[in-house]
Amino acid sequence: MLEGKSIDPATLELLEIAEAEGMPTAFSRCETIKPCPIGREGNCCKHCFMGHCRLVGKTTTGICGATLETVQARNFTRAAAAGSASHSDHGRNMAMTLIAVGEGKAPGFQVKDEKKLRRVAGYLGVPTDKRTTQEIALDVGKTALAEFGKQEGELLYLKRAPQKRQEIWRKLQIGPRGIDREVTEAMHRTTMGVDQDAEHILLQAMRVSLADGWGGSMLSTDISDILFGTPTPVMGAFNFGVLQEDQVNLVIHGHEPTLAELIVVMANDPDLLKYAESKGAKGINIVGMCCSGNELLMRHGVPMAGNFLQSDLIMASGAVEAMVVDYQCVMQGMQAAAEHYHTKVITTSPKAKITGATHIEFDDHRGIEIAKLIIRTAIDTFPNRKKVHIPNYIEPAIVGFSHEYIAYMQGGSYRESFRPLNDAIMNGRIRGLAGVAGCNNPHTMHDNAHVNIIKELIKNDVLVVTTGCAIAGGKHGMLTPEVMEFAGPGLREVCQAIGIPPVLHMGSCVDNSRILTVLSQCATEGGLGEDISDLPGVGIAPEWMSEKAKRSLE
Ligand code: NFS
Ligand code: SF4
Repeated sequence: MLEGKSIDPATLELLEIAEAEGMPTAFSRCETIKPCPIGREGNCCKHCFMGHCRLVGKTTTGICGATLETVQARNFTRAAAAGSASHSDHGRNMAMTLIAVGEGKAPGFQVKDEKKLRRVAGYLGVPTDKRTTQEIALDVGKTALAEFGKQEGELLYLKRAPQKRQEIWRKLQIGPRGIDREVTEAMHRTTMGVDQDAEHILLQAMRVSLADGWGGSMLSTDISDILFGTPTPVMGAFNFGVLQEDQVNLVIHGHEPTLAELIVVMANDPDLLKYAESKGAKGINIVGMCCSGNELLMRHGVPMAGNFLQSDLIMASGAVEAMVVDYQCVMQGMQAAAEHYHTKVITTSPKAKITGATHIEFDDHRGIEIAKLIIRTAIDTFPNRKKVHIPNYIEPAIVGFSHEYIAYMQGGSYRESFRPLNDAIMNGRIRGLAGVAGCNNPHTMHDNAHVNIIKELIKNDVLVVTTGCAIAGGKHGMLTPEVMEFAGPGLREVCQAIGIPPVLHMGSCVDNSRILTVLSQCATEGGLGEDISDLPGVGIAPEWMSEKAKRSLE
C-alpha cells in the first residue's frame, strides 16, 4: 500500500503508524480524491455565472464565446496573481515589522544586519549619511511598504536586473508599477468580458509575476535579512529524528520568520524551562517545517523536521506538543490529524484561522509575551502525551548560502565577486546553474523528483541551488560536503577551489529572489552575455502544487 508514496523511510514509517491508527493524511486523502481532469488542464472557466463552462470534446468556447486559449490564459494568470499576492503579502508584513522597529515599537526585534540595511537603503534611494540605524530602518520600511500601493512608474528593485532585461520589460510594458496594482489588474483583466486575447492576458501574468520576484519576495528576503541576519553557512539537521522524546516539541510551520524568531529565543527562557521541567519534560525543542523552517534553519541551524507532505504526518509521532502555524501551505487536515493525538495546532496570523485549532494571535508590538504564551501552551500539553514513536532518521546538512555569502566566498569582504563562477562556466568546468525549488505533491512520489534531479544535475557538472520544500535533498544527504563525491569532475574542482558544496541551500521560497540576484550578478559580471537569459541556467519545481510555485515557474 505504501509503496511508491515516498523515498523517505522516515515518512514511510510514520505513514504506517498513521494508517494503523486511522489518522488521515494528505497521502491517504489522495487515494480517494481524483483531481478533476478538466480543471487540472485549465479547461474549466468559473469566471461568471452563465457558466461554469467546461471546454471539452466538441465544446471549444464558453457561453460568452471565450476560447480555450483565453480560458487557459485567464486561469493561469489568476493562479499567478494568487501566488504573487501570497508571497507579497508576506513581504508587506516584513516591511510593517521593520517600520515598527524603526519607530521603537517592536520589543524583541532589532536591526541585526546593519550592512544589509544600508545596502537595501541604497537600492531604495533612502539616504544613509549621518543618520541613525533606526532612522534608516524606518525610511527603508516605509519606502518598501510604498512599493505595494504605488500606482505609477516601476518597482525600484527592477534596477537590480541586468540593463538588457530591464529594456525588454519596458518594451513589452510589463515592468510592474506597484505590487498590489498588478495583482488587482490581473484579477480585473481575467474577469468575464475583459481581456480576451490569450497572449495579451499572459503579458499580465508576467507582470504580476515580476511584481513578486523583483517586488514582494525580494523585499521579504531583504527585510528578513535586515531584521534577523543575512544567512551564512551553518550546520543543520533534517527529518523526523530531530524531535526529542523527552522534551516539549514545538513545530514551527508556515512562512513568516517574525514570531518564529522570538519563539526560538524564548525557548531558552529559564522560567519556561523550569515550567517545562515541572511538567516532566527535560527541555523545550523547537523544530521547523516548510518555509518557516527554512528561515530558522538557515539563520540559526534550528533542525528541520520535514517538508510539505510531512506536515500533518508528523503528528503520528505522538511527540508534537504544538504545531505553530502562520499562513500558506498549512493544510487544514492538520487539525484532524492533531485530534488523533494530544497535539495542539496553534494558528498565529490575523489572516488565517483553522476551525477547531487554538488561535493565539501574533502582534509584533507584543511579540515576546505572545511567544511565551505559545510555548507555555505547548508545555501544558506535554503531560497529555499517549504513545510516542519518533522515527530514528536524522541527516546532517550545511545550509544558509545567501547571495552575499556566495559573493564573499569568491572574493572576500572588499572584492565580492562572481568572477570565479563565471570563469568556471566559460571554460566549461561547470556546465550550468540550476535552481531546484517548489513543493511536494502526493500525486508524485514524495521527494523522489527533487533528489534524483539534483543527483543527475551535479553528476553532469551543474551547480545546484535549492529552496523551499525542494530542500528534500537535505533528508537524503545532498546538503553535506560528502555529496561532493557524486559531483562531476569539473563541478567538484570548482567547488573545492571556491569552498562551496555542489548543492547550495538558499532558503525559503521567497528566497528564490536570492537566485534572481545571483543570476543578475553573474550576467553583469561579464563574459557570459549581458542578460539572465544568456546564462546556462534553469529553474525547476518538479513536485509543485502551490499557486506560488506556478508564479515561480514563469
Ligand atoms: Ni513554497 Fe513554502 Fe513548500 Fe511549496 Fe509551500 S512551504 S513558499 S509553496 S509547499 S515549497
Ligand atoms: Fe463561461 Fe465565459 Fe462565463 Fe467563463 S466567462 S464561465 S467561459 S460564459
